[in-house]
Amino acid sequence: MFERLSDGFNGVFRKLSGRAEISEANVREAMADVENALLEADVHYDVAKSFCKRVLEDAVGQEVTKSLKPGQEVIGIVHKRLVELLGGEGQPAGIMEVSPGPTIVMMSGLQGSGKTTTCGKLAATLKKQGKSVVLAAADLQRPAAVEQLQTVGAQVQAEVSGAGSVEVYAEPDKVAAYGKAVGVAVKVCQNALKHAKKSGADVLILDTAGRLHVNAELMDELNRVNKTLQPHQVFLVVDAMTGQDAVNSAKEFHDQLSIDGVILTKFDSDTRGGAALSVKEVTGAPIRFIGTGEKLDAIEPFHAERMAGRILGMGDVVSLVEKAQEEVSEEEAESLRQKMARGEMGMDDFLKQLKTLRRMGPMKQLLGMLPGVGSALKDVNIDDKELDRVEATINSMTAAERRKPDVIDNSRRKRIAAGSGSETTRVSQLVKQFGAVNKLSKQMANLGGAGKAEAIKAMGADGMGGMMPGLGGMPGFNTKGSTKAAAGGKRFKQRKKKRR
Ligand SMILES: Nc1nc2c(ncn2[C@@H]2O[C@H](COP(=O)(O)OP(=O)(O)OP(=O)(O)O)[C@@H](O)[C@H]2O)c(=O)[nH]1
Ligand SMILES: [Mg+2]
Repeated sequence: MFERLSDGFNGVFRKLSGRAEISEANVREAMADVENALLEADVHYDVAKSFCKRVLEDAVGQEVTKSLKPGQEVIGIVHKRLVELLGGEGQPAGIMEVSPGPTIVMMSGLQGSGKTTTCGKLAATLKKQGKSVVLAAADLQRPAAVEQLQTVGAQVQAEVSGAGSVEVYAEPDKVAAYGKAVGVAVKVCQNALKHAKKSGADVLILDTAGRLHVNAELMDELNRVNKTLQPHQVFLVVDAMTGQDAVNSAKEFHDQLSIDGVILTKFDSDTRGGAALSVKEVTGAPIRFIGTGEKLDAIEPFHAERMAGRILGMGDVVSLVEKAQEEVSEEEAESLRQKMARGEMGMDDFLKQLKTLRRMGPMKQLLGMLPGVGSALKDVNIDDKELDRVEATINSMTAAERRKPDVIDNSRRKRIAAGSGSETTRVSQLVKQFGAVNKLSKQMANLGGAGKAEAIKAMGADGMGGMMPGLGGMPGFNTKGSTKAAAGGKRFKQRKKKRR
């Protein structure tokens, strides 16, 4: 989402880094470029102006540290101010639960911003953590709204693993009364709370109605729910695609409801990111989560410092590790690490890794979290279908072949290729790359040196042991020279995006 903005920043930094000394005029010029980049990204005018002013003041007031290159110094200042703009360091991310429960969370937002979907995503996250959740169908505008939440709730309960449970509280018969009498939605919320208390739920999430625009009727209803239920947290769900409009309506919501945080959805879309950068400064309410897709697991707690890192092309390894931790247990990671250290990873282990990796999200999104990779990938279309092909190839191998791919001779290769609808050259390529990864991981493990050993150990302990080989040297998937096709097969298809 921040590709163009990252480009803008990178261009500015490149210019600065070539200089041995940086004058005030250089910084001023750089900040004019940054301001343009921000405005192009649809950042609110006042926000862009004041951001650049602050950076300029910091940079001019600062004596450039001797050990740092002047360009880096400016990057450091921009990073610090960007973190601040996005909400500051150490802000609590996610839901803050109260004890005794249930913690009441109220969703609010315009029509179609993603409230109902986000209810499901939050419920899924909580269920994974072993929490039980009640979702209240307080959007009574249409019967379909109630049904949508019921479907989402049932899907979470059925599909998301975790010790917790998710239940939907709904009174579909109240839909008819809605609009004829005030307070119908409030009543449903009150009943839902009673129900949540009785069933000992940890969290109650209220899915409220939306309107196309902020209007008195909507605000009156939300205010009533807010006053009566006294939610512990009121979230405003904002569609990142709607840019400045979103930011302006967020301000109105905040003035009325004094929201605790914003959930910015549709982060996966091709928007310019202005909303994300302006919303905290304009409304004063921090971003708490971002929605990154339509699926139930497409949600991330928002961390200002990590997001600033992503924007400036420094990557976000911490979030990547956290994603990995959700998917891989420590024991699994350790066992794989040991196998890899012996150069004995089998195709089955690899297939498992690949599946885990793919559960974490689209490849491009994951790779974008690695330092320096984000902007390099902007015009590259990483085809996740290639990975389907790799999976199909492995699936066509016998157990013995998977354990020891060395046994794959010409006739086996033909059989595997035919079985997976692939070509023999692709099969050999996969086997060859696979062998190379095994050899490399064994060498890495035997390299010695405390630093190396520690690094490898740390990788294993946090689940990355199973992840990094998959990212860096994954057979059949070449991430080096990302714009080029990998040897033996076109892994990346160039796709020039239309410039707006
Ligand atoms: N790509 C993408 N789509 C999303 C995201 N969040 C929600 N959506 C989609 O946005 C559309 C609207 O989502 P809903 O959850 O129904 O929105 P709502 O705020 O409940 O809408 P109303 O109840 O009509 O006010 C759906 O098609 C969702 O799949 C996201 O993070 N990324
Ligand atoms: Mg809804």
